[in-house]
Amino acid sequence: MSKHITLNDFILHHQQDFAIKPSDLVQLFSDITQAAKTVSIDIRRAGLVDNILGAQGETNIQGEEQQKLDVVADVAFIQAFKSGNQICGIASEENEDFLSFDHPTSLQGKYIALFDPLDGSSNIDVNVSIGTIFSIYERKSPVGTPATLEDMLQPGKDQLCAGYVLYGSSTMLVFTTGQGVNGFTLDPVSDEFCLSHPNMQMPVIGRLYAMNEGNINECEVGLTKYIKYCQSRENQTGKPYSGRYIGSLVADFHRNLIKGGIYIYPDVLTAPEGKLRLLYECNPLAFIAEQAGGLATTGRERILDLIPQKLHQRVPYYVGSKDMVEKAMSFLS
Ligand code: AHM
Ligand code: MG
Repeated sequence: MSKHITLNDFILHHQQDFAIKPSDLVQLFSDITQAAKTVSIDIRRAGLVDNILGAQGETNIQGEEQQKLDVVADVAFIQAFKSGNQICGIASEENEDFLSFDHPTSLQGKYIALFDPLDGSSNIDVNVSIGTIFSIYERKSPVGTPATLEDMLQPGKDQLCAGYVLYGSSTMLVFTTGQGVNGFTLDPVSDEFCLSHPNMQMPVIGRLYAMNEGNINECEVGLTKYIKYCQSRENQTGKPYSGRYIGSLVADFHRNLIKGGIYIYPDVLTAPEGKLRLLYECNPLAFIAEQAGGLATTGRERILDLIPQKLHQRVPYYVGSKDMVEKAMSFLS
């Protein structure tokens, strides 16, 4: 049996490819994988352990009900980044404001992290795949000082590294540092993330579309026409596409990355700016999509070019196979 390439081996063998200093990257991924393993264990034991399933009894800044696991995952990632000393501050879906880590060693950190600790909240209690999404930037503020809002509000095109952890039938880490996309599977025997999906490429076109079609009557006319086009024989493949919607962005994105497809969360009457958050949901997956040959837009503009105005900004989101996203855009007026 061939020896698997671990994440650390991979980073050390590809040092020249990274915008982040390799020793910093090793530490950052040590933080991320440490938290991911904790969350993965909690998810896999969720039905057996008290105080893990169900609602926390609070709503987050988005007005959404927090699940207990949302909070467990948020704490796990914050603790890991805090103790790793590379990160000087974070912003996450579960915290209204950004956090600056004020320990003297953290103040020396050169990077900030933005993350959604547990995406797909509505699937937590029903044993359906969920994920963590993260993004790393170089700080703008001087090293040695507290992190600032300006550090957090950087355009997606300035990301140094972005990735996700998918807690599915296996636990996977997929990331890019701007030199392609690679996927690692958590080996439960060795407890190591090992390279399983090298150089991932998103097919230029697929036959899957993912959208919450319960919203179809609340969308702009161009989008309803595009969905009809997906369902018709007139589309680019000559056969109706299959509808596949998990309702966990990471899982829907990951499937489309491998098989080809489009994921859409548009602006709708009930969510006039869209539902998904630019900084820690759309930007990281847009970086990965582009690095794998796909596209990510608001339906009109490239996601990675948007200048963020606020931490929890929402945007309409069209992401996936290049030809499919371009076709969807051509239907919007
Ligand atoms: P969350 O961060 O609160 O889980 O919200 C984001 C999720 C995405 O994972 C998913 O694609 C979408 O919301 C599902 O929303 P809806 O239930 O409106 O279809
Ligand atoms: Mg989310």
